[in-house]
Amino acid sequence: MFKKFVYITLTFIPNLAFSNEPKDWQLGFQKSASQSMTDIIWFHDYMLLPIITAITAFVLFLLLYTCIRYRASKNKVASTTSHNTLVEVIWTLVPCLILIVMAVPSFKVLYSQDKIPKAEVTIKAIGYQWYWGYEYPDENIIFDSYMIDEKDLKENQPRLLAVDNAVYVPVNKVIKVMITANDVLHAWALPSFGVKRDAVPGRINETWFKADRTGTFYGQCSELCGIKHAFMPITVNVVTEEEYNQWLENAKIKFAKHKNLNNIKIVKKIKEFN
Ligand SMILES: [Cu+2]
Repeated sequence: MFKKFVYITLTFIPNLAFSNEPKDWQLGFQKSASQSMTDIIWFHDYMLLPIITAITAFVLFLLLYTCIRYRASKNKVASTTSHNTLVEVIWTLVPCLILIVMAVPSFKVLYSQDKIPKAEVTIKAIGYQWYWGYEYPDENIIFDSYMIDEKDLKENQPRLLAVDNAVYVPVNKVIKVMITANDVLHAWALPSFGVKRDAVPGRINETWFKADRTGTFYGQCSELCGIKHAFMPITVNVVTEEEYNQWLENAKIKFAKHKNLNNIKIVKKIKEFN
């Protein structure tokens, strides 16, 4: 019973559920792994939530007060007042001020995501119905990333989130992500990095992140793209520089771009021949 209580308490308190993936009964965001997400969480927890709570409580108080204070039995003759200049000025100006106050940190976060610092690693994510394809343009690497079926999951691999070929990126480096799609709209989204961008056919959107800790991070396609929209997850392994170089060495052989292209050409030739 106590264990259950601790579990429920922990999962209901945002940011205490230390995880890089969604958890059952989770409320709030996943734990941040980049400055951008830390800013978003701060903006939500210490700016939006207090303002929303205060406005809701104030409106509720006004409603209850008028219902009780001016109920028919206590207020036989109703007032005929219809205008009050001061009150009207206040209820126009105060919401304006609240919006301006909110806009400042909001734009700051937005522009920090928009301005891409000098990229140390560039990856290209291409949305397909229904999987993600990845390219490392500077490394000549290309591969597809499919969700692992439930029956084939290994231990520690979360259902509907783990993929066969994960993206690898080094920790504490600026990663630029170029995002596009091949058929319909998709969206490349990774909550822990505070990243979400639409993947639009015929157009390249750019975003970036700088992961501040190692680990395996999970995301999902976030634009309804068809019947298997829920089955094209994103897995990013953030590793140390050495581990990343090691992965690169293997990946350059396993996922070499030219080799793939040659294979396609050979298959085409064989098909033509037949
Ligand atoms: Cu999709």
